[in-house]
This record gives sequence, C-alpha cells and structure tokens, in this order.
Amino acid sequence: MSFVYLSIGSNIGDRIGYIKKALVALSKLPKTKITKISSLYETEPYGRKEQPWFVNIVVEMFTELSPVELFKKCKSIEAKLGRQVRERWAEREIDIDILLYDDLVISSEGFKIPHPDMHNRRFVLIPLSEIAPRVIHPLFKKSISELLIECKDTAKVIHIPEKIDLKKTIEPEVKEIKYIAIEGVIGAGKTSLAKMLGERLNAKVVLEQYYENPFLEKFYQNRERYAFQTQIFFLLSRYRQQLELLQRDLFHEYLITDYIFDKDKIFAHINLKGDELKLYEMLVSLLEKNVPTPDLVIYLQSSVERLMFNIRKRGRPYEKNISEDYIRELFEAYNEFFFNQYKKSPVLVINATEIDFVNNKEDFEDLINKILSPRKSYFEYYNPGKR
Ligand code: PH2
Ligand code: MG
Ligand code: MG
Repeated sequence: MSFVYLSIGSNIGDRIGYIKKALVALSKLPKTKITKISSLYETEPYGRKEQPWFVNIVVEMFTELSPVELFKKCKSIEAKLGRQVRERWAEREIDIDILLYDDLVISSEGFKIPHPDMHNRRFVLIPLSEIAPRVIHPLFKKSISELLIECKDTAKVIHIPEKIDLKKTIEPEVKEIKYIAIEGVIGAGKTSLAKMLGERLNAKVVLEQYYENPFLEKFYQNRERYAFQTQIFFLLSRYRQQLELLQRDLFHEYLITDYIFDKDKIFAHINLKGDELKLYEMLVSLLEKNVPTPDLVIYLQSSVERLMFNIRKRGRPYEKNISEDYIRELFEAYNEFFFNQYKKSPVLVINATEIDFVNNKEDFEDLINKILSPRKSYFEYYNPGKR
C-alpha cells in the first residue's frame, strides 16, 4: 500500500462539477481509497496567464496500484470526463496529476514523480499543506509547509468557503456505520461492551481515560468543592482524545468508543451552576464544533440498583465513595438527555438491566444483529415494554 497525493484542476465549464466527477471516479478505482480531500480553491492561472481561473484541490489516497497504473487510470478518467485534446498549457475541463507517490523518485521521459513543478506552484502547495503539511518532498528533503514558505509564485489562490462538502460526493448513498459510541451511566458496562464489540467487528477501540483525572477521587468525597476542576479536566482531556479520533484508521472499518463527547454536558449540568456553568458552556460551544459525530450511539440503560451492584462488584478504588443518590441523579439526567435532547446521531437504547451480554452468548448475538441491521431500526427500542 502506498500513499499518493494528486492535484486536480479545472478551468472550463462546470469546474466544481468536473472536480466532483473526478473524485467519484477516483474513489471507484480498484485497490484504492481516498483518505483526505483538501478544500476547494479558486486559483489564478499559473504559467500561461490568458485563460480562465481554475478551481483546484489536492487529494490523498491509499493505493495498491503502481505509479504507472495509477497514471494511466488518471488519464483515462480525464478522457472519460470529456477532456478535449488541446496544446500544452491550454485550458482544460479536468486535469489530474500525480504529485507524490510515497517517497518514490521516478524520472523517465514524460513521466516524473514527484511532479517536477509542484514546489513552484501555490495552487498545489496551499491545498497540499492543508492536508499534508509535514509530508517530506523526497528530492528537496523539505516539508510541504517549508516549500510553501519558500515558494516564489505570486499567482492568487483563494480558499472557497466550505459550503460544498466534497466528502459527501464520494460517500455511498446509504452510509454504512463506521463510528459507534457506547454510553450509559457509570457501571452500565460501556467499556466491556466496547471491547467485546470491538473484537467481534475488528474495530479500532478507543476507551475513555478515566483514571487519569487527578480530581476525581476528591470529587466523589466533596462534589461541590471539586466539581469545576473535575469537569474542566474531563472536558479538555475528552476533547483532546476526540481530535485524535479524527485520524481515521484505514485498517479498521469500525471505530468504537465507550463514551460520547456530549456526556460531559450531562455531568456539567448536574455538578455546576451559575457562573461556573456559563463559563463551562462557553468553552464547550467553542470545542464541540471540531468533534466527530458518531454514526450510532448505543445507550446502555440500567436500573439504579443494577448500576450500584456493578460499581461495587468491580471495586475501582476511586469509585468507592460514589453515592446511590448521585447514580440516581445521573440515571435521570441520562434518560432526559437521550430521550429528549440528543439529536445528533441515532440512538439505540438497550435495556441492560435484564440482559447479560458479557456472560450470555445469545444476548450478545442479539445485540450485534441489532447494531448491524438497517438504520431505521436504531430508533426502535431493543427491548420494548421494559423501559
Ligand atoms: N494547471 C496547469 C497550469 N496552470 N494554474 C492553476 N491555477 N491551476 C492549475 O491547475 C494549473 C495552472 C497545468 O496543468
Ligand atoms: Mg497539470
Ligand atoms: Mg496533467
């Protein structure tokens, strides 16, 4: 498998339309996956000036095609999209150029990798530095960011505001589930389910780093005194971890977490008030824009009695001071949150009071089937009548 970067441009007709079609065609290439797409840029013609402005993007792909195979595929996509034959440097319906192919250097007549002029072109370096700033150019041994700083090109490159989501153009009609988050009150079995599901689906599993909060033990002893510190620590560490989730892992089809970012709000609303809550909310509204949204949330709903039983059974030292009242408060806040407030993702509610997916194979299989069945059923209750 190799990483490649392509530059795509168009300066006649429906320029963005051509770029979208090129992306769709590239996304269908065998043994190839598009992994990143830059924003769209409107760019002044580089080289021959008297021609219309271009729209350009850069994409990152993972491929098993050889450089020559990929080059031929690019040419045939250009032809299929209706690129007319004109003289060199003329306007074009669509142009797809290979910029980099791993750190390969190929220098045969008419076929060169890296693209021999890429370092001189701002319409290449600006979008490329958006998605691959630290990638090293194998000839100059400099990063893309460095090449951009040194680039002498003065042609204008204008970022097109992100109203058009290019990723959507390459997603299949029915979006498969990729990111599953598991939620529930402390003691519901989130982490166990995340691990089991992860193993079953060969998923990348990211668990909340709970024990690291240095305020947590004190908080359970004196909630009022330590609420703000505890909450801000959780918020920022969850935020950092969420940003890491965005680095999607190409070897796993599924990503599973044992929490959602929004859980932080549930806890904050219970534990903070007044100015502290306001300050907290200002911070959240800034941060949450950057956080990925799960394709499915599994809400493990358990009775307070069962939750207390589980918490005592697992005996985590920092949880020994959790009161039943606090768990009851959380139980109610979670229900309110998932039944009346959370609208970002479908929520599959599992009644975990009665089922035992850890020890009971049938319960676990039932659950898997439910998760993998078509989307609309996520809104149904897994275990109606027992809510
Ligand atoms: N492509 C060229 C020549 N000049 N200028 C801009 N702005 N964008 C291009 O894609 C472009 C160019 C040759 O392929
Ligand atoms: Mg070109
Ligand atoms: Mg070309």
